[in-house]
Amino acid sequence: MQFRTVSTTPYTDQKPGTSGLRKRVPAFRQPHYLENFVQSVFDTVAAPPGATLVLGGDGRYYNREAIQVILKMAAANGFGRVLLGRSGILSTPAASCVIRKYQTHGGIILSASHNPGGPDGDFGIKYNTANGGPAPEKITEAIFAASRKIAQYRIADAPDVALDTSGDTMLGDMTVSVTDPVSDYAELMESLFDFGAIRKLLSGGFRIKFEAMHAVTGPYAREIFVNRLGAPEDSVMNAVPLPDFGGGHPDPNLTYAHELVEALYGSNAPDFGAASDGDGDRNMILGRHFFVTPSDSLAILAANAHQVPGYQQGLAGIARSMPTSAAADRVAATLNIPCYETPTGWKFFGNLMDAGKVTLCGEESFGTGSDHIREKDGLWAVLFWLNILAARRQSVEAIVREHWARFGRNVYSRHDYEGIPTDAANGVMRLLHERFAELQACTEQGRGGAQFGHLQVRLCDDFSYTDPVDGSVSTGQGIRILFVDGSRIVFRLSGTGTEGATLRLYLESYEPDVSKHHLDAQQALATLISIALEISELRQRTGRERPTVIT
Ligand code: VG1
Ligand code: CO
Repeated sequence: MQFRTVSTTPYTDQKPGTSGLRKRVPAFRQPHYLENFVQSVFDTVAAPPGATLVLGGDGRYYNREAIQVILKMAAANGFGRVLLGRSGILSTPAASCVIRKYQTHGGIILSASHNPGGPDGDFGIKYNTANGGPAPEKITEAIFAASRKIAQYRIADAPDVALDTSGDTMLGDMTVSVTDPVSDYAELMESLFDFGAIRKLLSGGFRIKFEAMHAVTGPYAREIFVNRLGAPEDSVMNAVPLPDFGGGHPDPNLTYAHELVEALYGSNAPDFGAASDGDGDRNMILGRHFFVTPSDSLAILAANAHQVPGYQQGLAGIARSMPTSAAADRVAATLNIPCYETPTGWKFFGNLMDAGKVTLCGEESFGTGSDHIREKDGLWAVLFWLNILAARRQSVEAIVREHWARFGRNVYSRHDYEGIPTDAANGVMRLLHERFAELQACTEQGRGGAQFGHLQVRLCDDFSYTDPVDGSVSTGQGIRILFVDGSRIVFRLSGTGTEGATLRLYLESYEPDVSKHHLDAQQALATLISIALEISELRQRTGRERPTVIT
């Protein structure tokens, strides 16, 4: 086997975002672009000779080509073994599971998650460390620094590896073990949930629909729901992963998962509906004619965890990302366990889970998970819900309404303004910064910040976080405008987009009064929405009359 050292020059734009490096496929196809980034990863993580690497992706366009390159580079960089999901497939949670189970050095996950795929769609690459979680910021920053001064990379001169048959092949001294991408993950799920009870629920006429969105969860959902839990074959929709996700946008929300939404809101609707995203780490939960906001979902899982075998021993704590609603905080207070507020992105939960400080984690962006792995986990959340439904024998809607009656309702919505000019988005954020003083200025009576109708500003800041485990500090994580009554408005720029900027506006208020719990969130949040638009000049500055996506 010949190893080659290839001279290269740096690209300046290989800075990982919220979740790895994401770019359009044509960007990844530029000469040496992928190789530069992969070598920067290998140089940064400095695996000992003979180490094992996990490799797989969500099956999107360019997945297979990238895998061939990475295998040859891994061999030339001294790895001893690569555990590769068959056909290059591994969902993000399954990759995390495999990294942990086989105690590997880490893994490379190829995915741009919920972003569309195809020749002009998005591609992405992410490194996960030995705990199975996304590399923390100090590593992603070191990878970026390495990419800025890279001069050469190492690659083997070898024929392509067969990706579609299980078994071992050699690439020089490195073994490539092609393995079933589903079985380790399915086994882990069986160890956490009461499959017997769920099977009984499903055989008793309780109907479910799972939307795989032509993305990676199809084979996992089939194995778990159909083969192991006995659900009818047609319970899983769009179950074959396609390189372009059937031309769709594999984002499990009310806008993009419309086929599922139509089924759940139609006549003769199933009792339960769920969807996952491109790489299988997100989840959307629906009841018959009912939508569960992800923030509520986290709170409800926490409040019902005692019904689920894997969590019966109790929760150490809960963590949620800053923009996620405080519904989980109320449950944590009742359970008398800590609740942590982290910046957006799963990489901030890893330290808390490794230190045993939290068991459940969640983000408003349809991400929920636990310390069973170190990624958010779409199918895990669906199974957690099914386990609760099997134990409680109530409808999804009844469970949510009972939860609100007990804890009050954190009314919540997120408005995304996608693909706006970067200058306009930065202008909005700058303006908000400039307004902090005025919004917080003491009134004549010296009683606090600016007044908008019955709402008074308590505090404005740009969220920063000090990791309680390693003391690392992350600043600039989103602008918060907090009101005296607990309502809040948050503005953040997305770190996963590949085109222009995406501005996210998060809105939350608290409603203890049960007689108002039936209100539509947009209606209930109307005042906050208009305050947010007024103080940010968002419409004037972006020329957008309304958001692209509302969740
Ligand atoms: C978004 C979400 C964030 C999530 C991230 C990765 O990031 O808001 O909560 O962790 O996507 O999810 P941003 O920076 O665009 O807001 V995934 O399923 O794309 O790995
Ligand atoms: Co994802």
